[in-house]
Amino acid sequence: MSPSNELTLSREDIVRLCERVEGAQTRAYAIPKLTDEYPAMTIADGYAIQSELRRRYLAQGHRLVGWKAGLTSKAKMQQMGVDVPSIGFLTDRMARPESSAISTADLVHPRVECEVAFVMKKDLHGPGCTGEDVLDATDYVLPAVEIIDSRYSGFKFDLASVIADNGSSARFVGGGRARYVEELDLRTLGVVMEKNGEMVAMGASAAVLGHPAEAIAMLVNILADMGEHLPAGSFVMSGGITEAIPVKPGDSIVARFQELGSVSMRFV
Ligand code: OOG
Ligand code: MG
Repeated sequence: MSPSNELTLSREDIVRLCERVEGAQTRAYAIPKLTDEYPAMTIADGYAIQSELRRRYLAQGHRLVGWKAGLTSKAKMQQMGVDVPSIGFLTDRMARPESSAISTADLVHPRVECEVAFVMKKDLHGPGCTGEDVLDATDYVLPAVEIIDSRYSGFKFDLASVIADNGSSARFVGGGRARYVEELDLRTLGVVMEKNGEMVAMGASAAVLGHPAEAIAMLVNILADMGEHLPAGSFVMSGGITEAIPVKPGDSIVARFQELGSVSMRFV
């Protein structure tokens, strides 16, 4: 097997696979995992496809609003059968207001997860970015729900394919109560997810690499590998604290965060 940081795909393959993922994302249909066709695909290949996807969306007028860390908790790694975290980009088209009705017609397999989001006030550059650097560069934190949507049929995928699909990013909702990091212990925040009034998942923010700021530091270091940095003003999600819960039309979700209030939405 090739080392994970080695590119094995040609430029043509990258563009072709990117178009395949873009079609699945924008027209909401499932595709086989990319590694079925390219079993030697590496993590570097996954990021090359993701970067091409970002370039194409930005060329179409989407705005980059931030980034997300994914697969940062044991619960998520086990659920997805992978062992290293990943990152993905977030655009203005993915944002949905708090308490809104979110359409599922344009999604394949939507699932919801609770996350702590950070809004940055200083630029951050890797490599070597630490959790302390992240806290120093943070303007405030707020609770968020990410609606992920793997485009792979039967949820059969591996890390390289997930990264190419931009970490299953689809929609996100921020809300609740924004707080300064100095006022909180971000390791011990409890969260509960309710679906249709019943508790379906719970967890504590320490699930995210021991401290959500560590997940953001990891993200900045992966960005550095890609020749990118995290600009001031970015909205960054630190990764699902609980496992992801499937949703369908008619479901209503409330994510309750200790100290940060709650975020709600319904699906139609
Ligand atoms: C990958 C998305 C991971 C998270 O917070 O862990 C992610 C997936 O589960 O499809 O967003
Ligand atoms: Mg997530």
